[in-house]
Amino acid sequence: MGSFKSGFISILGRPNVGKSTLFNRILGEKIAIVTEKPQTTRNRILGIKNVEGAQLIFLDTPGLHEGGTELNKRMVKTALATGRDSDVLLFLTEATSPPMEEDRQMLERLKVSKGIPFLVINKIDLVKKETLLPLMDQYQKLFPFEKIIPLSALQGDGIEILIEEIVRVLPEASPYFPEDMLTDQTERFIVSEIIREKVIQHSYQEIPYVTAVAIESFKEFTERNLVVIQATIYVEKESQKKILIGKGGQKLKRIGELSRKEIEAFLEKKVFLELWVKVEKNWTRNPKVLDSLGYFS
Ligand SMILES: Nc1nc2c(ncn2[C@@H]2O[C@H](COP(=O)(O)OP(=O)(O)OP(=O)(O)O)[C@@H](O)[C@H]2O)c(=O)[nH]1
Ligand SMILES: [Mg+2]
Repeated sequence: MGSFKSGFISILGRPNVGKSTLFNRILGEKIAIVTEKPQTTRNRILGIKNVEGAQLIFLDTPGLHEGGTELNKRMVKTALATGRDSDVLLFLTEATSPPMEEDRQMLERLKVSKGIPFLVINKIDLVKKETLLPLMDQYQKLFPFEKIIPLSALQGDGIEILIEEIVRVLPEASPYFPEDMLTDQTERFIVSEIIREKVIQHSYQEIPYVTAVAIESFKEFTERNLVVIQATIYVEKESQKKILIGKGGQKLKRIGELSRKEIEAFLEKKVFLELWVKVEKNWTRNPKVLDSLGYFS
């Protein structure tokens, strides 16, 4: 028997390639929110996976992109900093497209990382097998990847192999976290993210990118198995607030219902959820507001 292995594995890549889907799939629980729109994840999210003889600590990150606002810059900075400090770096791409200019640029910036680089080609359920070899070849020329692993985060194919290959290269170390711990994210944070997910899924154009959610109060009534939550949804303009509330408040009501159901399942408690929409002009460009919403640089 070898000694115990443990280490940090960051998941990086362009927006929308499936980083959070892979993260949730590995953990077997929905910790990170997932939507069909890019730039969903905004924070570094930690999740712990225990296997025989090893503890793998995964870090989901915001998508690597070029964006003009302070929020965009903080998201990319968070991702790159996470990548620099990890033991293994999973660079995620999609099987549906060749390497893009953004991949090239970000890989260049990741060269300083001390982590062992793996290329993970996701969404193989969408392509024919014979397209994979030429794609692998293109990436191999781009960056000295230690391993290339094709998989489908959505369907779960290839996940076991990925875990085995990670364990193989992890450093020998004692576990960093207790065995029964799954994540370092607070319930409040996950609840705010569930609400943000529902907003993104039910809105269009710029609204997903200008929405933030703050939990104003979170009161537990243990004897009644009840939680009362008040949350504010921030947007940047009056017009966006109007759209989000909808005719006669219908849209906000729907977002509230869907959020409440998922929060109830997550907390395993009955939930009363009260949502407010507020305008905070240009908050995505305002360092002070970003700090207060927990989007640190
Ligand atoms: N067909 C298919 N779709 C996938 C797969 N993995 C993820 N997706 C879809 O891709 C979209 C984006 O998934 P996310 O997990 O949110 O992507 P992400 O990389 O975390 O995106 P950001 O947080 O915006 O950077 C969602 O619609 C997922 O359902 C896959 O293996 N196959
Ligand atoms: Mg994500």
